[in-house]
Amino acid sequence: MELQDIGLGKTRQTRWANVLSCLLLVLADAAHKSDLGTDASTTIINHSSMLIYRLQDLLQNGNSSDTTLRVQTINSDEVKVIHAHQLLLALQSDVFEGLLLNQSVVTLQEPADCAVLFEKFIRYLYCGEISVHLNQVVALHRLASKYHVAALQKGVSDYMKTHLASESTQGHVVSWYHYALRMDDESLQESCLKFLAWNLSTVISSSEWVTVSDDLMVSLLQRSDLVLQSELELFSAVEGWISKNNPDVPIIEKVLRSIRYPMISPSHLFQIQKQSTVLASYYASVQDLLFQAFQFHSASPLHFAKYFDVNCSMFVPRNYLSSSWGSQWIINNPARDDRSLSFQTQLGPSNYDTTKKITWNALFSPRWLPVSLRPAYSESVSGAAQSNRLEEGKPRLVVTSAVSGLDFAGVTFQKTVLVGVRRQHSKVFVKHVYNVHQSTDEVYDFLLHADLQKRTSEYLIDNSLHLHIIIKPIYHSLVKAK
Ligand SMILES: *[C@@H]1O[C@H](CO)[C@@H](O)[C@H](O)[C@H]1NC(C)=O
Ligand SMILES: *[C@@H]1O[C@H](CO)[C@@H](O)[C@H](O)[C@H]1NC(C)=O
Ligand SMILES: *[C@@H]1O[C@H](CO)[C@@H](O)[C@H](O)[C@H]1NC(C)=O
Ligand SMILES: *[C@@H]1O[C@H](CO)[C@@H](O)[C@H](O)[C@H]1NC(C)=O
Ligand SMILES: CC(=O)N[C@H]1CO[C@H](CO)[C@@H](O)[C@@H]1O
Repeated sequence: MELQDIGLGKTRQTRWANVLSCLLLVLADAAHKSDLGTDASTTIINHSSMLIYRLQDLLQNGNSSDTTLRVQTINSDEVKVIHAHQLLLALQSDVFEGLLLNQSVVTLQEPADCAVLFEKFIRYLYCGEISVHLNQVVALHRLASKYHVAALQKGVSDYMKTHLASESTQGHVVSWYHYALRMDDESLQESCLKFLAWNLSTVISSSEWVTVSDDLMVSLLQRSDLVLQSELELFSAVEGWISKNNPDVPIIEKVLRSIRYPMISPSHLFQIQKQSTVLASYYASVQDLLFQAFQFHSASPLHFAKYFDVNCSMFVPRNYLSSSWGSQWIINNPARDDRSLSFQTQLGPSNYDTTKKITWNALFSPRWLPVSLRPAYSESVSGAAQSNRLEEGKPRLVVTSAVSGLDFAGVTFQKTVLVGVRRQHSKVFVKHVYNVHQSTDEVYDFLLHADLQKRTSEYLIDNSLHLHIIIKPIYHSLVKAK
């Protein structure tokens, strides 16, 4: 060839070829661009949906098929035969590419729930579209993972995350969590855990509760963000779970030691100590905690903190819904104007403080603007501009104690705001949990993207905003008395 004639070696030759093909690409691209340009006579003929139908036909009729998939249901003699095309399977899945490298008939073993979906799954590989049902997602996800179809795997995973609150006969979040754990899908695990934590009262009273695995139970009980009526409710639920599941002794001990006994009133503590058969059997494992809880109830927090380390989870309240810890606040038509609420909570969970109450004031503004941005009345702003300004305002929630300078040695009050949203069948589901740092009264970034102006906002239930404000006394360690 000419290039060789002028003495170019093989590597230079390929380099030339590369440069040439790059040039050609650039030229083609430029031509394409000028083609579309601003020329009014240009149009796009778009038959992409027809192409998808063609591909679907190809699979359905098996025309010029070069590959046969024999899908065998495990533990059954059922075999489904699918005539397919190597090119299309390999395009979407490197697993199929490898399987079809040196053979045209492949036998695949699949569990029954996956085998049922196999044709649907292959159809997705041909036309990139699939319908997803709640009770099929795990099998579909398993297929997508097994054959490395990353886009489908992500699509199903996203579907699961947005359908945690969907209605299902037996509940599905616990089983999805266990599946996510097996698949090592951390983000799905976290979504499931959060859902279970924030909606624990419902889960406890469902048939799903007994299906919770040992590991999941241990993870749940470590969390301080569990939303439920009271610690007593949690104790009863855990007791029920232990009696039904009969886990190993170390698990029972670990679980019983994760109950925050100081958060249960002494009269209830005494009652469960007398009546609970589980507690009777494992009394020795929790005796020290029960004793400490009674001590906690019999002294002022300040006095108690001198002798015990209160900087541990045992003394941190969870998100209790019962009335001594806070108040529900349903704000009808929240976009209309500012609202306020007054409510009382206990000073603390210690029985020592049982008669002491604190009054709190909450103020909600739908469109709050910092002073610097507010339109001045003297300014001759047109009405429209002014209302534009108002639209820019953000929802704001401030919770303050009615007593100024609320200052009890050794205690600070953490405020937590739960925002509920409606899901199917009028059930309320906790969508957001805001924890307010103790040094401020304002809920930071409160409902920043909530669209409260719109009646269709997903944060509104029958045009009302459902809040629940919880006040959590947090005890601090003091210098220990020797
Ligand atoms: C072609 O049509 C399909 C729907 O039929 C659409 O999704 C796609 O974006 C269109 N492509 C272009 C380049 O307009
Ligand atoms: C596939 O085969 C069927 C019947 O053998 C035929 O009717 C159909 O036109 C074929 N389709 C294509 C896309 O070739
Ligand atoms: C295809 O190749 C793989 C390894 O490369 C081998 O394990 C398998 O038995 C081969 N299959 C056939 C049908 O030859
Ligand atoms: C409380 O414990 C945490 C870790 O367990 C530690 O980081 C923190 O400094 C402790 N606070 C006090 C006041 O001892
Ligand atoms: C879908 C679901 O389980 N929703 C529940 C979430 O939790 C609230 C209480 O926090 C229940 O009322 C809902 O039924």
